[in-house]
Amino acid sequence: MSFEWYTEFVDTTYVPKKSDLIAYYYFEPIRGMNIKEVIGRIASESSIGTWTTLSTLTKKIYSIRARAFWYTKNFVKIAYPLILWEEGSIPGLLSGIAGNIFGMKAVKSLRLLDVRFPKEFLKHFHGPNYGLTAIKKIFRKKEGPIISTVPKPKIGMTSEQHAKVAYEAWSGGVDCVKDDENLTNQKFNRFENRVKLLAKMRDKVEKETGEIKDAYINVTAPNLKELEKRIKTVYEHGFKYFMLDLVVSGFTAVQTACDLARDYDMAIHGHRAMHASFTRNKKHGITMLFLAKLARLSGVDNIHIGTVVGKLESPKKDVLTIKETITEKFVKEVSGIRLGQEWGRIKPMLPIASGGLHPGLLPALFSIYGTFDIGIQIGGGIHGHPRGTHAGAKAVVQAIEACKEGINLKEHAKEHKELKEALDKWGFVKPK
Ligand code: CAP
Ligand code: MG
Repeated sequence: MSFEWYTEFVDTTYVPKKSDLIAYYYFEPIRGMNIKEVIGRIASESSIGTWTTLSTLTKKIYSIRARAFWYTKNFVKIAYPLILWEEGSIPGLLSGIAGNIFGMKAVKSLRLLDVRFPKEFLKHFHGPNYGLTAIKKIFRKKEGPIISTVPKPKIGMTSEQHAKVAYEAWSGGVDCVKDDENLTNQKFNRFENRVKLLAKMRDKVEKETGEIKDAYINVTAPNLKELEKRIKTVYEHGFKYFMLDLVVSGFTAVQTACDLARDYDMAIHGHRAMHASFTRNKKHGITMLFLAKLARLSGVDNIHIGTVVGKLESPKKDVLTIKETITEKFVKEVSGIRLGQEWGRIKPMLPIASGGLHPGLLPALFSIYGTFDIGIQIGGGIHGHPRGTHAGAKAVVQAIEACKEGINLKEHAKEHKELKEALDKWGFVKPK
């Protein structure tokens, strides 16, 4: 008598219900294991099953099992009834569809490509407060890009030094000063002190320039109580945004932060540090596309999605697929890449291009993205300017002007000293 019932989780006659959540996986079986046995295991362990038949299984529980309803040699779609999960909980969802299955002996490789969230599931999430609408609603601009900069060196500056660099960047034309992902509340730059000094500088620059300035201050904290306290501090100092390291903080923190952002009417800049540990291997892990979808669902407003031309790995096809998925109301299925998704009332996000950017790369960046309605984040490419942060910020603004007016950067640089100095240093190099 067989003690296994994995293949009962494979049913190609099953027609998914509108309310089913569909997960799309790439998989490779270990040698000697057939496809049905492997996808059965994935559907079983991610829903109600385990390695053996059970005397506790009732008809009712059997009926809520996941079903692998479509598959090829390496791809499978699995349908899950929503009853399997607590409403409105991303950690709950992930512990099923992105849990034990990644470690099963029978599965050589497994990659969660995408998930189609049904309307019934979306209902329990709010999505971004601002997202793309921040361009108009927060910054009162007709068009992007929203320019941000991370003071560099990444960490080590005192709060005073940090605020001084922020002043130079803001006054040079940058919209937002951003904390680095690894700057939180270190001895040399305490969180509260940084927020206080930045708020003072922001008020000064806003007065001097008449422009709206904000900051993506990193509220990432060791526990939720402290996270909430930090968000409140940022709010009380009049900022509209805060930043959160989404992956290292985990989705309990992300959802908590999103709730608070709603209470305070704020927006969230989502940094994705650590994502590449599970998104980069094309055969195993979770895609950046799905991570970005989870961020949109929870209510994160901005998310880094890559530059193509910058210092971090981000293939053009991936960047554009993610951009479309997080900014459109509806996207179509693309075989082997993603499922279709209807977003309903969930707002579009503001896609952020960051990592190794400098003025010389901006024409290529905007042409890849095909729009100015994005956020561009430039750290080294501003603070590495030969004449410092202020000149570096001006060079970026001048490069954007040139892109918008369709003028060649070298041509524009003839009458724009800061841009010329930036091009003399970096030219059009794509950093590695
Ligand atoms: C960029 C950055 C960002 C990365 C993250 C950094 O600085 O602040 O963290 O862009 O990458 O520390 O590297 P530079 P991604 O502008 O000096 O490169 O957006 O791909 O997640
Ligand atoms: Mg960084």
